[in-house]
Amino acid sequence: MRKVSLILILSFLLIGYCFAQDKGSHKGSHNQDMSGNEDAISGDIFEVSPSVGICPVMGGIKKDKYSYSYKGKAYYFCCPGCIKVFKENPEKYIAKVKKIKVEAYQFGYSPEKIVVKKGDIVSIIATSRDMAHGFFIKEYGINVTVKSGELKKIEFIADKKGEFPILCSIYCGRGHHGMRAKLIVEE
Ligand SMILES: [Cu+2]
Repeated sequence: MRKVSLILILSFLLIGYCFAQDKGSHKGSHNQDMSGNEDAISGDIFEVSPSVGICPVMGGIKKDKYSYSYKGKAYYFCCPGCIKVFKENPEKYIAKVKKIKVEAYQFGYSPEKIVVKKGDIVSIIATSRDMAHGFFIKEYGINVTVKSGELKKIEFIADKKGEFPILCSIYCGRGHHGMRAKLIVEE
C-alpha cells in the first residue's frame, strides 16, 4: 500500500512539474513493472507498451491521450505542452531515449554493460532466458523481477553520473550472488 501511494504522489508531482512548463530541466524518476504487448521496431529489438514510461520532453509520466505521430511512429507525452515542444525538434528528444534489451540468465546478464549519457532516458526491456531474476539498481531505486520469457519495460532518467551495479534480487541458484551487470552514466 505504501509503495502504491508513493508512486501516486510521485506521479502527481511529475504531472504538476510538467504543467509548470519548465523545459530546461529534468527531474529524475522511474517507472517499473510495465508489461504489455509490443510493437516491433527493428530486428529483434522490440518495444513494450510504448505509451507507458517517461515523457521524452519533461520526464513526467506518459499518458495514452497525449500522443503524436512522427515519421509513422507514435510518441507519448505527459502533457499537451510537451507535444508542442517535441514538434519543434523531434530528433533531439528521440535521441535522448536509449533503448536496450537486457536478458538475465543463470548467472549473468546480456549485455553486461549499458553505457548512456547523463540526462538520457534509459529504456530497458528486461527479460529472462530461464527463470525469475531481478533487475536491482539500488542508486536508481529500481527493483524489478522478470520471469522466464516475460518482458518488462524499466524506464528512468539517468540523472546521476557514475557506475552502478545491476544485481539480481531473486535467489536463482548457486551463482546468484555473482550475477551482475553495469550501468555506466557518462557526463
Ligand atoms: Cu538471482
